[in-house]
Amino acid sequence: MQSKNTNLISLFIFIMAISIKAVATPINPGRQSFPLNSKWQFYFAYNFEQNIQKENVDVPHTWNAAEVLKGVADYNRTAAVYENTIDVKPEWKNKRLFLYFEGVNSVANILLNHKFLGDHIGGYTGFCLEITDDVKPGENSITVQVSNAYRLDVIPLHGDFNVYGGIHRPVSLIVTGNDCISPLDYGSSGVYITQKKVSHQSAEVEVASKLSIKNTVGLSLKTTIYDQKNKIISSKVSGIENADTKEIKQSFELDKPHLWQGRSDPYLYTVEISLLKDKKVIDQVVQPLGLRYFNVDPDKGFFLNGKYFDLYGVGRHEDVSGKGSALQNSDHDRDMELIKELGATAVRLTHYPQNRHFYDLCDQNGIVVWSEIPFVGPGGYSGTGYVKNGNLEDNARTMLTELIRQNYNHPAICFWGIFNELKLDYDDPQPFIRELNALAKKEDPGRLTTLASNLGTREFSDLTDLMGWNQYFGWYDGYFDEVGAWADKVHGELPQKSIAVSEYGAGASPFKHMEVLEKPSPKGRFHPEEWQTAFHEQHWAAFKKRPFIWGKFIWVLADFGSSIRTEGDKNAINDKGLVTYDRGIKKDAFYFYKANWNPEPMLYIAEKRNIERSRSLTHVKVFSTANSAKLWVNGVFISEEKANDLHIIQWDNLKLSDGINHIEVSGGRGKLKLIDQCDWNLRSADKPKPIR
Ligand code: GCB
Repeated sequence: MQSKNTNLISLFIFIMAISIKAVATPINPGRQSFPLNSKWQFYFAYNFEQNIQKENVDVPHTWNAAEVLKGVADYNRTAAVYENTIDVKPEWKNKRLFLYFEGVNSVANILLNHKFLGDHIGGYTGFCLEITDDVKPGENSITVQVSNAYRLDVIPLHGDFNVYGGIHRPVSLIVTGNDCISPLDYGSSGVYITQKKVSHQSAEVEVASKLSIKNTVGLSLKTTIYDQKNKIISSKVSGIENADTKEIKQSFELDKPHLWQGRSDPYLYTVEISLLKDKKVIDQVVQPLGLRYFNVDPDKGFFLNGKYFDLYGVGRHEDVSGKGSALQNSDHDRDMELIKELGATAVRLTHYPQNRHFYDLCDQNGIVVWSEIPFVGPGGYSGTGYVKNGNLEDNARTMLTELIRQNYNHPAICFWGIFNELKLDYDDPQPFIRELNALAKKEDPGRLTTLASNLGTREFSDLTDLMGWNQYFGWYDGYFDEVGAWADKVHGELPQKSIAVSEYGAGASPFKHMEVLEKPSPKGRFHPEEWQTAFHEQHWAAFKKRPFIWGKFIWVLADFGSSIRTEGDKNAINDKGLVTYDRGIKKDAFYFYKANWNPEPMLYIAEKRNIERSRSLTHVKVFSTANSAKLWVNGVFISEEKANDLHIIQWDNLKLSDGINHIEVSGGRGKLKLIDQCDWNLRSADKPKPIR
């Protein structure tokens, strides 16, 4: 019979066993990865009581998710503690153990069994710590002290977005043999696949693998490239003779490669790098390979694999209402579905390195990526300009290195962004930008560098390969129709520079409407949906005519949390999204782009949410991929009209009747009949209702 104590001990062992989520994800033979995402104990660091109530949380987690929805400007930027345990199994005696954190925002101290193990500064890049020599058999405690407090030496220093505190990305325990492909190189995979020379005829690829080895007897490194059907395309084995070998480079030549061609054909090979001992696999890393070449021409724009490739899409923040930045893969998948539904070809991952899973999605779906470090200036706000600070510069250098090394093998990435909206009125940031640019080129000569400026034509124009401007004509400044002239002026003044519009957008609430277009105040509460739509129609019309603009990035895919904002429907939200913060509503502008960018059949009546009408004379506007459509108002056929080159079909000077007006539009695309309808209520003819 078991004693009560034995029972308790068994229960304890059982709890400990499940606390490390005994199910390993076998990445490959020789290496195991255990997710460490559940059963964390969480408390704020200011809590010094002995018997504090700790909260059970799963990661990804942030302590700001609920609070920021209340619209507080000074959300909790403080320190907190996360605790967990790992059970070190007897069979791991001769293994090596690593903790991998995909992102802890912003500064983390990691303690093992209450002893300092290491730290990491910066919330948007992963990091890996070896714990082999510090663990004991059985239960070990892990403590992660996290702070998202504002620090003058940690980027971002500014930004129109929230810096959510917490272990906001997944954590895992990696177990390898004594000799392994190094997980310790700036949190990267340890493998760097360089596309040396790619054409439709052939591809020269170099695979550099970093090793962490102790005993070389019988060791070799085998790298195999598979096609999508799992057929071996090429394979090489290199012997490892010297224990000091830190890196092995292997070169491959592929004949007539199948190229990665964006949305239409995001073809991926797989590269499998295996460390062998006496021909048996003892460690393995698998990476994607999308073969492509690209260039940007100042007059003609972006070229992918030798062909013009129009780059347009959205900026994306990793932030969802009620979750902050603590997102699940399903949240990332949903954003990717939205991007695909729009028909975008590119995304700017603003303003920081994003979740691993999202880069994978971009590779798999053929979305070209601009990825950047959170070196963000005050932009239109009154924050300080750049203040030279050695620690801050170290932080930016490290983050850039981590961004590049961790994401080196993603074919989707073509551009590294060095900064967003720095100013020139404090210390001059330019020498440091030059240095960062050189660092990016040294780390990765195969990609192009860029930046996003909100200053004039010439400022910052000689710092990076390419350049982008954040432009808000018709929102913060001027009117929409100025954007074309602005682009022509910049192109004329900087004929050698390839220029992009790194952001353009206007705020909008799907619950606020106007019947007659009139520019709203950006800082006001009234952000009507119709203004945003008009903003985008006119911007896209201007961009379409100007292929020299190598990238066009809408600000922004979805509304996002920004504690500094007191405008629109709610405080603390930037409402320039094409969809709402919870991804629940697609605004009209979303459908405008969908009609222009996604060739699938669609027909959508714009302004349908503008139900309560006060003007009897109105228009019906439809976004559609159909060439023409027919309109009925209250069952009476009006006419069939043709789509213009912006995929807009419009009927003007229509007379609504008092009360409910049923609007129905139908159009054809081949055999498919597309229909949309809505009801508008004319309350009192020709007496404008107060719209604010
Ligand atoms: C910008 C910034 C971005 C802001 C945006 C805005 O230029 O780069 O972070 O959110 O403007 O909405 O004002």
